[in-house]
Amino acid sequence: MSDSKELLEKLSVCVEFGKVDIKSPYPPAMRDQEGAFELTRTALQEGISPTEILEKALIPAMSRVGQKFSRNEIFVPQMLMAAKAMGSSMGHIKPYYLNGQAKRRGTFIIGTVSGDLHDIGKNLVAMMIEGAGWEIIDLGVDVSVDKYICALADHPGAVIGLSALLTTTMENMRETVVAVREKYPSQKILVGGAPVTQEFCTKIGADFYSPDPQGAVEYLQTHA
Ligand code: B1M
Repeated sequence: MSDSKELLEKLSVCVEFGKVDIKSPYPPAMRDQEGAFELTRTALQEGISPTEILEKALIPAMSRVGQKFSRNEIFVPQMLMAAKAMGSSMGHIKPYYLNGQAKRRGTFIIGTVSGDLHDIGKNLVAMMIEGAGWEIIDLGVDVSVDKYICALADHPGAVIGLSALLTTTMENMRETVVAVREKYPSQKILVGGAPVTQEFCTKIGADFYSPDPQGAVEYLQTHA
């Protein structure tokens, strides 16, 4: 196996199992080994392109994480560790995207709807979609209709994702979808969150409902 292939495979394993950096004690089986932080730095120093790192190491790792989570083989804490490892790798790669040397698959705007402060699920979805090669514009929690509309004006062509965790804020999700559709009739809108269902998604006129991050990633890969 070539050195660069071996390096990218090692990096991919670090992200999948949440090995952030050499100091990180998690996972115990990888203690004192280099993590995503060091391996990404080495890969860039060796001339591997940011796109290759993303496509051959980070995206496959996050895809395995998403599939395992969907099959209930791993849970939120493991996903958060994978997110942290990916974040430490992305810290090295992001500057190349910001200065235009590398290209993203598209832009995804995400937020938790107005009145709702829950963000753990929304952050996981954002992280998985970022791991699939998309630029993320995270509007945070308690996001007003105006804020979504301003973000769409700033990022034409972006796909939008709404999360809601409260039965009471599902109504705000509906209002957001209606207002966005009024201004941008062909806007692609994804919805999710514990109380949201396929039936509700259809009723409010959103394009797609996913019960988990992986479904959202797969939808973006095939429809956007
Ligand atoms: Co709140 N809370 N909470 N809470 N909270 C729930 C949601 C609740 C079910 C608890 C309960 O009563 N059993 C209940 C809602 C009841 C209802 O509406 N029917 C509830 C309540 C009532 C409240 C308050 C009103 C409590 C109070 O103050 N009286 C209050 C509301 C505050 C507000 O938002 N205005 C409140 C506050 C909080 C905390 C701040 C303390 C904290 C949030 C911390 C944070 O997010 N930073 C909190 C928490 C942690 C929870 C529970 C325990 C866990 C939620 C969570 O993070 N789950 C929750 C009970 C529970 O679910 N067991 C509860 C893990 C997360 C990974 O799952 O967010 O569903 P989830 O995301 C999933 C999927 O849904 C999907 O992917 C994720 C991964 O699979 N997904 C998407 C999510 N968004 C998506 C978007 C997509 C696609 C998929 O496309 C765009």
